[in-house]
Amino acid sequence: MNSTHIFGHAITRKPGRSIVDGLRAADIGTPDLARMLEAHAAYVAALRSTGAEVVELPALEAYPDSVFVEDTMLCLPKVTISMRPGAVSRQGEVAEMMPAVRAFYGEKMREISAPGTIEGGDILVTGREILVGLSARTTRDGISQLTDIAREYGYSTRMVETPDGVLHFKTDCGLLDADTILATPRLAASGCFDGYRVLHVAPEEEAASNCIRFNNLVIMASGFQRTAAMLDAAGYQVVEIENSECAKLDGGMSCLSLRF
Ligand code: CIR
Repeated sequence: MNSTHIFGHAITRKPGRSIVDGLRAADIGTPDLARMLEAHAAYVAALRSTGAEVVELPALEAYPDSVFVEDTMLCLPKVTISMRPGAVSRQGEVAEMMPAVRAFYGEKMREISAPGTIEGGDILVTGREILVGLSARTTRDGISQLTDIAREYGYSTRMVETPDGVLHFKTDCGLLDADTILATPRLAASGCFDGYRVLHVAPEEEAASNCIRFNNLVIMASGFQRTAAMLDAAGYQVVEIENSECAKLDGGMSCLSLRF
């Protein structure tokens, strides 16, 4: 898996009016749809600027959190695995995503079934392995099913812990290249990235860690100047995207796309 950040395609979904009803751990304000749409358009433009084809799906009002498409599928080079979100209100998003993914993967589609649950936000695919965080949304059964399916396609999977009170494993980390991970010190301290090159986000910039590497770009939330400067100095081409509205729903850069 050396092409962990080389992508020809992405799938996104526009946020809808129902975004105001999206799940959140704490109420820090109502997301503003117009601002979110503007940021979403900038995000899609950044993906497209790398030469990738981006399919933008229409808003799904029945599913307030459906803009966070990452949680519905794991797209690997050889196969796509549909997730089974631990948030019951989100489970219907998976069937809505299937046709768009099938258009690329055809029959190379597998699925996680009940009672296991797993969300894409808990999965970090590195150049060596698939790391999956056990969390309030992702169960041992979900991880075990994923491990079995992934093994058939030659991938090894390792279960790790998503810290208590953190929504997803990738809330606290992002892949910068096959062997390099941007992480919060609290997550890296668990030892889950031992053997990797780890860059820490700056103090008080924990929310910067949920970045994505997409082709030549590192796409990160704006407002974290010290972390952005550190990445720039390390040689990464950083693009910053406004994330104030998604942050109200515990969302960040990785959740807004499926990348393959
Ligand atoms: C949720 O709680 O499911 C959404 N409000 C946020 C999902 C963020 N997804 C992600 O980080 N992969």
